[in-house]
Amino acid sequence: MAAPMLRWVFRSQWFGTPGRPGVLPLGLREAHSGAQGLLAMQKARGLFKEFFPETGTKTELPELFDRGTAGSFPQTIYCGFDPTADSLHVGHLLALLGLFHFQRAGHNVIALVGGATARLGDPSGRTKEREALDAERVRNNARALHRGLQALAANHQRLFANGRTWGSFTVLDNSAWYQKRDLVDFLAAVGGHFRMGTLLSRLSVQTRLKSPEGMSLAEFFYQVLQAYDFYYLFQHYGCRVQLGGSDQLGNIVSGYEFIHKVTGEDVFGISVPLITSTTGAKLGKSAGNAVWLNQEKTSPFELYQFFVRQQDDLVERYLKLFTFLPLPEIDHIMQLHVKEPEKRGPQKRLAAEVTKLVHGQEGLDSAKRYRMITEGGVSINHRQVTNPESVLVVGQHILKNGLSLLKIGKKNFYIIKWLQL
Ligand code: YSA
Repeated sequence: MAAPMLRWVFRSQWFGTPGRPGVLPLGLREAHSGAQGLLAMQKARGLFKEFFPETGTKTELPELFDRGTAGSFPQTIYCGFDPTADSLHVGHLLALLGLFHFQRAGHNVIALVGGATARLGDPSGRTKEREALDAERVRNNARALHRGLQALAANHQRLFANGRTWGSFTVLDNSAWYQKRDLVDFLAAVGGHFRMGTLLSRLSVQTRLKSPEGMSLAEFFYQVLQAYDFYYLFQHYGCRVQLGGSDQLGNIVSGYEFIHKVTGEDVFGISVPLITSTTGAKLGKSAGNAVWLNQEKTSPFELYQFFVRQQDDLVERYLKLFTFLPLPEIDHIMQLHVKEPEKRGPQKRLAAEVTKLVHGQEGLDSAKRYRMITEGGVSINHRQVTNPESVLVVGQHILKNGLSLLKIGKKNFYIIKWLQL
């Protein structure tokens, strides 16, 4: 059977009119009502960018999520995260949000930590080879990522589930299945299904082969491992969909081809757009512009500030991508913004929603306190304090009688009596 065209597509008959959420039928607007609702809505929000393949041989992507089809519900969807650092970052968050949307619609999701793949280094979207990471460092990073993913999933559940039944959120590590594999056995069993011509044709490989540095065998082999992961999760967890940033296209297609060849079954890929900096570089560790989700690396205040600083031309897009706010509410926020742009309403709402999801209500409160101080909204004994890390000095911030007069904002005055100095 001829393989479907290796093109990422938008199928208008599945998903409604691209880029025109206003004309979607009412039923598709916000309800997570089955596949049409979920896929169309995320397409309209701009979160789901591309779908692959164009047509399945037995099943179509939307049918997978259709509650009406016997045995098709719930589905399992996965996305992989390589532990090349000890924290997730804002770019990863977008892929994670893609998983959360499936989980909310009742599907089971898997966040896969690439404890094995991180040792090789994904060449996708890179012009240079990654710095080699030793096993110990990758293990430590993998543990940190595992904790970060669990913490985010727990926040998401605590803040939004409201007693509703969602699908499961599972964190796995691909080192679990490679540790047990014998190299020769793996090459014989898996390697034979991959054609060199196809592997060499991938954009990620072509770009690197043409670079002065070239490409190592380890990096070249990366896509085979990611393809095998998809197969492994398909076999053991019934996972038929892999989600990833659009830089993951080639690796996802490799997985699709492998699974289809070996099992004859249909699997699918969904991509989310890449978040870039103002210079157009992908936001992440490699470009050195990562905004981390671990508060030891980027404080809740810095995360909040990153989103508050977004320009008007991006903020609506980010509200759709990074928050769960319904589209009509985002429209309303944007209409208010036109009347009072100086208030930066959309930016503040975006920053608050993301900070709360990542660091919980406590994190958001602390970010807001920091912001108030840095903006000059706090004074002690009639002196403005603009550095949140200021050390309080007896005789200046604390009077000799053990009292301080704290002013927050324009109208809130507090007298603090220090019991121990
Ligand atoms: C995937 C599947 C596997 O079976 C095994 C490993 C992987 C990991 C994958 N090859 C990878 O290297 N991903 S990553 O660690 O670089 O990023 C994790 C996810 O976040 C990817 O889907 C990536 O595309 C996405 N991402 C990273 N920076 C992003 C971004 N998405 C949007 N904007 C950004 N700036």
